[in-house]
Amino acid sequence: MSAAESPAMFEPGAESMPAEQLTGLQLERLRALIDRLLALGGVQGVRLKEAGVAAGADVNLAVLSRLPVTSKADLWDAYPFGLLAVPREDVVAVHGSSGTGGRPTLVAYTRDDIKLWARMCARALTAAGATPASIVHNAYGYGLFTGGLGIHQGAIEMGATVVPASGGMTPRQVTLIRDLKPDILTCTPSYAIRLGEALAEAGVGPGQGLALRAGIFGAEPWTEELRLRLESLLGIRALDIYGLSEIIGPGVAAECIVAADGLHVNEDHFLVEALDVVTGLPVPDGQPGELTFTTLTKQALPLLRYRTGDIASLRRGTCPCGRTLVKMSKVTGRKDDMLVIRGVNVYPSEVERVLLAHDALSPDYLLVVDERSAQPRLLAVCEAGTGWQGPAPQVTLIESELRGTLGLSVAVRLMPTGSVPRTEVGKAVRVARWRAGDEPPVRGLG
Ligand code: DLL
Repeated sequence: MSAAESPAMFEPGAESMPAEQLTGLQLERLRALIDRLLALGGVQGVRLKEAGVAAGADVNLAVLSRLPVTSKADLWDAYPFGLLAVPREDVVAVHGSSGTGGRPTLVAYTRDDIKLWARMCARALTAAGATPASIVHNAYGYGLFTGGLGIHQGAIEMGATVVPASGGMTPRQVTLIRDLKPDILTCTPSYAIRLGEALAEAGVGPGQGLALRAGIFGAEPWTEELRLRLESLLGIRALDIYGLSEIIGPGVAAECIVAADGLHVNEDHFLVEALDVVTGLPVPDGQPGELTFTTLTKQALPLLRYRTGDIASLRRGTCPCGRTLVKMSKVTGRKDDMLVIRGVNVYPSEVERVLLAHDALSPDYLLVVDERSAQPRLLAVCEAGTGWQGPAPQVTLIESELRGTLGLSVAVRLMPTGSVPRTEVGKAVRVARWRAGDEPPVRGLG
């Protein structure tokens, strides 16, 4: 698609703002945020004072990296409403995340926060080519999770028709997609695979009545290899959307259909940094670091330099779509998702990239950390692709590619189709631990 045919922007004034004007706006908003935090006198205000900041006017963007940070632990310590920056009566909604293995994280929104969130999701939908004439099949879960209601409000904000399918009940989703002919699909990438396979089984595929043009997939890490799988399975452009409850939910950053090579961060509202995980100092653009966000305009739960644990790199410049907003790369993993196997650091996405480059393998896989003996080892439990007609997957070749890429031996176990547990609702689980005395995490894994 050329720039001339680029879809509109939802908020062109903000999304294509010249860099200098944008930094001016960010500074003005950052100073106002700091004044607010100092006046509130909560933990963030106290830390600012300890860092020698007495007023917003004391800071500029160049000293951002010297300001105090916040983390998930601050939200947990203050659970449920300790970090609230507005009277409780001004909160119109709460959302949250069950977390990947910890306590739930609860976040609060004022009416204006909800409006902001809807606009951020409307930006993401518009960047994917959605228009007020679009039908958006929204299969993110509705509930405390921010995916369903966030996208829902964004679709309404931009005037599209939203189908609130939520997660699960796949046969009903197939019927809705067949009958309503949505052009936009929104769900997790793993559920998009599940839906695509179910649609194909029902004889509804690309060129067989499927009208989908783009998918907006996020809430879990996924690779370029999975993008190719999704694009051919569903006949769409598969685009990434990123966000986290603490910052607002989906809509912190999203890819455009023009370039589809990184996610535009809505940095007029969410100031982003990439930090070295160990030193906490900013890494140069292009290098992976921990995404750290400052909410510049949020009311109920403003956060200064929130360290997300998500690893990605940043890239500046004007995109062919015309947006000037900084781009983040796909998230390669979370700092706490990194597996350490016999001293070798492995991110699950590195394994996914090798596995899914093999068309003979299904996109469903599970990494099992076999801890039954003193020397843990990594197993990649895979299946042959459903409907795959070509030669069987070459297990020894895949193992040698994994060894070459990771510097670690990974045993590839090919299991019958349907063995790897699928996630219909919520986030895909890609890693399981197998401890002595446990049942195997996948039935039949000996
Ligand atoms: O997952 C918000 C969301 C909903 C984003 C729908 C996109 C689409 P939480 O449940 O709070 O919020 O989980 C946030 O999920 O810190 C990342 O680790 C991960 N995550 C979210 N989007 C992506 C993505 C929502 N596109 C946590 N790629 C984040 C990789 C993602 N990881």
